[in-house]
This record gives sequence, structure tokens and C-alpha cells, in this order.
Amino acid sequence: MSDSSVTASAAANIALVKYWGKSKSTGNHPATASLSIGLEHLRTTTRVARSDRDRICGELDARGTNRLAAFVDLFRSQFGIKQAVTITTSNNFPTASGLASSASGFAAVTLALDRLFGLKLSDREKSRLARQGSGSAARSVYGGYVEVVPGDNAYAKQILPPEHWSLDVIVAITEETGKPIGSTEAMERTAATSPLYPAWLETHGRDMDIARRAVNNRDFEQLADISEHNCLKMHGTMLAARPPVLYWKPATLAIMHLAQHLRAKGTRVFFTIDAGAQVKLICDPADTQTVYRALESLEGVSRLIATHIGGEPHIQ
Ligand code: 2P0
Repeated sequence: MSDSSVTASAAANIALVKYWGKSKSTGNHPATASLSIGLEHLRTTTRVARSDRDRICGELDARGTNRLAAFVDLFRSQFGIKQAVTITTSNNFPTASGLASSASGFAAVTLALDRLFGLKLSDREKSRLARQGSGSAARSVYGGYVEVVPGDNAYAKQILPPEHWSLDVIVAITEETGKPIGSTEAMERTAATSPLYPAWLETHGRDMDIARRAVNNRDFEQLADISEHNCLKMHGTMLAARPPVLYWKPATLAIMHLAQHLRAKGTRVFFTIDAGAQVKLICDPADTQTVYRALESLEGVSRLIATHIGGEPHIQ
């Protein structure tokens, strides 16, 4: 007997070597590889149930609802499925503010639909499907250390499980409202207008090699160095777009300085920033308390979310 409803949980991920730019105008084909870590406690929970007509419930705006509806149509059309569904989805973290809710969201709905319809797709197939909802969602089909393999029909794969290297992550919220420009539009604008974009593409493979090696060898200094470099290079490329894409707030910059100051004194921490003003601080667990305390007293930080590398998906 097939299920009448399924609930899936998938975690947000953050890229240490970023995806920024597509090779085709449809289907979210990333122009480059990327390397991410899953965030254990930042999750989307999505229930899909067979129903008489399609419904979407949750804290989604009109655009988010339309995107999810289009994805469900695309998913069903690929398997010749006609069944209507009710989708109920919620995030336990602020949405649309650079915290990758589309990654966990499209991964969770992919996993739930696969189970509801008894498709038994491989992880690679699920990753490819989730990618068509949002490029970064290809990675949230897995926990731990994950890499996107770009190409004609890009997918992600887990390169190492979370236990390989336990690192903590603190998300510092500096802006509670939505971001000024969505990442899809921002990356299109960057690719079309930034004179730095060719250099971004050209140097990306080297950053991937270094980051992979750093993760394999659990080399914190090397991972810190390449992650901050790749993050700042992505933002530099955006800053040179026309009109420019500037996500940072004063507190974003203050946290970057703080992380660099702490690291210079021997605290094992580095930062990364995505399409938003929030800063993610990756810490050696021995130093997490020091970093957390320093962030608590910083002006402009409205909230801190502490988590660690993990993020294996679950089906309930
Ligand atoms: C990343 N970001 O690698 C990069 C770094 C944000 C900055 O993937 O257009 O929401 O849906 O494929 O996945 C955010 O972009 O974009 C993202 P689409 P997505 O995490």
C-alpha cells in the first residue's frame, strides 16, 4: 500500500566554496562546482499528502508559493504522475534572509514526494531533481561535507560524513527582514555585467581543490583561508556588477573583522557570507564559547543560532 502522507526533514547547508552563476538559463545548471556543509539544526519540515486538489500551506510569499507549485508540477511531469497533493512546509529559522531556506525546502519536498509516490530514486536522482527547484538544494539531499559535480545534469554527492570532522557553526543574524535582491536574479546580474565574473569562473577549480584537501586533512587554517577567500571573491564579483549587488550591513563587516581579529589571536574561527547580510562563523568546538561571547556583545547582531555540521535528512 502506498502512503497517504509523508513528512520529510532536510537541513540548510552553507557553501564554503560557493555556487554563483549558471551555465544555462533554465534548470539551475551551476557554472561551477561547490563544496558545502550541512547545518544540523536549521531545518525545513515538509509534509505532502494525497488530496483532491493541489494546496500549498506555510510561511511562503507569493513568489515562494509559485516556485514550489512549479517544482511539484515539474516533478510529477517527469514521472507521469497525476495525483494532486497538499504540501505543508515550515522552517525553524528565518527565511529569505540569506539562510538558504530554498535549499532545505526543495530538498525536503523532493524527499517527501519520492517516498509518497514510492519512486525509490537514488540520492543522485533526488539531488538532480532538488537542483531544479534551487541550485543549492542539490546539496541538502545529504548531510555532512557535500560537493556539487557540475555539468549537463549537475548533482551533488557526499564527500565525507559529518563525523569526519566535527565543527560548530554560529549563524549571526544582522537583518531579520528579507534580502533586497533574490540570489537567482543577483547571480544572473553578476554573470551578465560583472567584469570580474570570468576570473571567478577561472579560479574556481583551484579553490575547490584546496578546500577538498583541507577538509580531507582536517586542516582548519587552510579551510579558513580558502573559505574566506572564496566568499570575499564571490562578494567582490557581485560588488562589481551593474547595478552593484551589496548585501552587507555594518554589522556584517564588524563580524568579519571580529573573526579575523580572533583568529590572529589563535581562536579557531572563520566566516562565510551568502546572499544576505547574515554571517556564518565556523568554529573549532574548543573555541565556540569564545566566539559566541564575543558576538553577543557586538552591536547590530540581533540573534545567534548555534549548530554544528550534520544535516542528514529524515523521513518521518
Ligand atoms: C551557495 N548561494 O553556494 C551560494 C552562495 C548563495 C551564495 O546557492 O537560483 O537559492 O535557486 O539556483 O540556490 C543561493 O542560490 O539559487 C546560493 P537558485 P540558490 O550556497
